[in-house]
Amino acid sequence: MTEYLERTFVALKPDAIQRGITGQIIHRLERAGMRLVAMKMIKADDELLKEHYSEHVDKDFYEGLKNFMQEGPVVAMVWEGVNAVPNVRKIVGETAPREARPGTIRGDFAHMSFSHADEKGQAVKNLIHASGEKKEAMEEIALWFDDDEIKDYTRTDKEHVR
Ligand code: FUP
Repeated sequence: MTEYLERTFVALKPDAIQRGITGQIIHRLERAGMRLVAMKMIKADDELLKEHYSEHVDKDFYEGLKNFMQEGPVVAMVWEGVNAVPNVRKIVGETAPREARPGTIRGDFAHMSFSHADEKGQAVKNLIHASGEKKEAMEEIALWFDDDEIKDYTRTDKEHVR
């Protein structure tokens, strides 16, 4: 892979699956020309979440975040594209849906603020996780997927999108 062509980890959170909008979310990444190279539905256990959110385990909101992430299955994916990490974050929008711009996944499908989530004693239901940095993306892909779960194929619009 050339340096600019990279992979990122994405997880559709339980609210996205329970609301039945997984297809609409995946469509937004597909139509931007990103290549889906791995996907599975998984119920995240305590250990996996502790590793995934290792920077947040000691924070006050962690218990709520863990409960939310275990409300149901998540859809874990790996997407590939030119500068995939920042490009996917751009399509996803700001962490708090309240701040996310229209046109982004969080801005179009949710509106909750951190303060409202705090008042309810819940994590903010923001539909989707996407890696923040390239190093984080590589660690998260290795945590959620085995090498043989990542597949190769050609997108026929390749010449136009990368
Ligand atoms: P992101 O980089 O967008 O995944 O967001 P963070 O790493 O800052 O936070 C991880 C998850 O914790 C987010 F999905 C939102 C949630 N969170 C809360 O629910 N409350 C908080 O006060 C902070 C984060």
